[in-house]
Amino acid sequence: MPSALVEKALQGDKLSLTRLLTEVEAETPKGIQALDLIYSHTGKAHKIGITGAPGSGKSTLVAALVKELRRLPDKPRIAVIAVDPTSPFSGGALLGDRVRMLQIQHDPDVFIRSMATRGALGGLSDRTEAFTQVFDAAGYDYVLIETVGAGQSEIDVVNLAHTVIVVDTPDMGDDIQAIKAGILEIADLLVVNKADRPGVEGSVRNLQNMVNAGHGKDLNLHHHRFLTEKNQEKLEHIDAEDHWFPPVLKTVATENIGIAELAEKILEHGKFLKGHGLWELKTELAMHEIVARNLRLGLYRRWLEDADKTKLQAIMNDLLEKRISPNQAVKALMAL
Ligand SMILES: Nc1nc2c(ncn2[C@@H]2O[C@H](COP(=O)(O)OP(=O)(O)OP(=O)(O)O)[C@@H](O)[C@H]2O)c(=O)[nH]1
Ligand SMILES: [Mg+2]
Repeated sequence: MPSALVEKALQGDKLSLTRLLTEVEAETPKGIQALDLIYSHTGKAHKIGITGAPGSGKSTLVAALVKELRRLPDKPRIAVIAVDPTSPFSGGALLGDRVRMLQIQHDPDVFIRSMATRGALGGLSDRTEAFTQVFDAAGYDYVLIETVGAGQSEIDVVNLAHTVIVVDTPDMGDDIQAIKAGILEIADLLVVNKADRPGVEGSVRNLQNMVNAGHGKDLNLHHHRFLTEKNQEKLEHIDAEDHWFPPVLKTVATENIGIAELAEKILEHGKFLKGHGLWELKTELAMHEIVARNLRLGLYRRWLEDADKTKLQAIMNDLLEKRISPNQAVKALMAL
């Protein structure tokens, strides 16, 4: 039986949506059931990840971008997930930043939700994915996901998003070229924000050189095991035409400079993905990722519940006393 809360949330009732997200975030039975109910309503939203160093202007850029996207002829509805406890979306902002955030917060067709990075049962990426599905099902056309570019969260957002925007600034210095090369692999669009600061042309040139040198994005080709036949074939026939070269853009998020161009490139990238069968492929890769992760977790939990604890302990003792190797221990454990 469909839950009243889910129904109201899907009809656009913001209060119900807020309550539903809280249930989903806490992974309550109601929240988990809700995800089952909404899944068939998902699949339309354009998911956009925004990542970059702390303070690079991600939240400011997101606020400006939301306003820009809202001006499109079809007046899209937009959700923002800020995976970041220090985000101006959730507090700690300067007065000017606060005002900017508040402007979009008062738009009835914009929904902003922050997510604490600690203290939940499931992984961060699981909850971000779950939130994205809720917004997608509730009819939000764009879901913007802001994550700090520090380690795992930015990698997770890549598996989730159709379009990944990496935000750089002129004052980052060139001593972190290697890090940048790594981050370039996940970028569909590169933005040098704070273009009002000195050194912007150098930063743009650097990024452009790195893109030209082939540090560009590649699909995760090692994830193809679960794919349907159709997409297996697509993966095997990805050619030069299917390759998107990440453009390097300049923005001043605080002054709305370069934001229209950024919005345009986002739409262009979405069209590119759809036109080359890559939208579908990405969705399938993301689903594979989710299923594999949860399957791994579920199988492990079930195995642990069923395992003979005395034998398990004995095998671990053998391992620690060097009678067997880790590989041999795993084999023995799997045979329990
Ligand atoms: N000069 C200048 N300042 C900017 C620009 N964009 C953002 N800022 C300022 O940079 C500071 C950080 O901006 P945020 O949007 O909070 O950056 P963030 O990347 O979201 O920061 P975290 O979420 O803490 O990682 C704020 O004081 C902004 O006003 C810009 O284009 N030019
Ligand atoms: Mg922020």
